[in-house]
Amino acid sequence: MAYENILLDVSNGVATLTLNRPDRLNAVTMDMLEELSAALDEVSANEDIRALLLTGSGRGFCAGQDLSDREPNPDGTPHDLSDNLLRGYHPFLERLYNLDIPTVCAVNGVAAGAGANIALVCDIVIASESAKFIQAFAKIGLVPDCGGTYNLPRNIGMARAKGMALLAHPLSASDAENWGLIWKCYSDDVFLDEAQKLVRHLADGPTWGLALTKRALNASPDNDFLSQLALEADSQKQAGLSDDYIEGVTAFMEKRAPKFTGKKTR
Ligand code: LHQ
Repeated sequence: MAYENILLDVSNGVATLTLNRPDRLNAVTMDMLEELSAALDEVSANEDIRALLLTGSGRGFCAGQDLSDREPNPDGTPHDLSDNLLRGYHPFLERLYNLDIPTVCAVNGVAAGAGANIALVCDIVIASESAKFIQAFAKIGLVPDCGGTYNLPRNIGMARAKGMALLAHPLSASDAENWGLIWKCYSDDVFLDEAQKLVRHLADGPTWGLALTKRALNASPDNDFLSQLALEADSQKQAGLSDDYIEGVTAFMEKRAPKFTGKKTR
């Protein structure tokens, strides 16, 4: 598929997916969502890809839903906004959440509305110090979507989640780091380098073990302790069957850096 609203670059085991409508701060349209889902299908089908970097072009990461993307209905009836979510956002977010490789979101600038919550679906979120996170929904009478009501209270606690959602105030990248909303905030001059280093490190990792790790952590908030122990045992059994486990232990004993292949089994 040819992409008009995003860029997909694959090189050296890393897929870089860039939201590419910089003059609209990468606001999301239905066309963009279709392209994002197709791009993630390409990524999942390519076994050589071992990490994904999601970012935005220009000065913003993503201003959320493109508010001009909905033509009025010819008969004047209001739009059913759940349709955008069910047909456009959710298929993309489900693919992103379930991807069996580590995903890094590099929030290069403002992340508002759906844009902020798309970022939070990635495994590791980093931001440049000039970025900010805005749950902009309340400003236009809407409800946080794209997993915001799921991820915000889990990441930062209910008090802060409610503050962000009900007030729609911008949160700076450094506060986002201090609150535990994101992994790290970097100064603008080193941000891109740090994003590249991080995704390179993950792409050179034990991909299957990392996939099992993210699956277990994703399952954790909804499991009780004993179910989670059972899941860990099963995950460890699977990880223990991989070449990368043998390589990891061998490299440790030989006092050298491991060379992981990322393959599932021996
Ligand atoms: C935009 C947008 C935008 C279009 C900036 N749309 N053009 C899901 C499913 C279904 C339906 C509804 O919603 C959802 C989920 C959502 O995401 S709802 C929340 C939608 N997003 C927003 O409400 C955020 C709107 N944008 C803003 O508040 C500001 O633009 C922010 C704070 C993001 C950035 O402010 P500035 O840095 O001052 O930039 P700007 O406002 O000047 O924007 C630059 C341009 O981008 C500008 O166009 P122009 O032609 O004047 O240069 C904006 O109109 C355009 N733009 N966001 N969401």
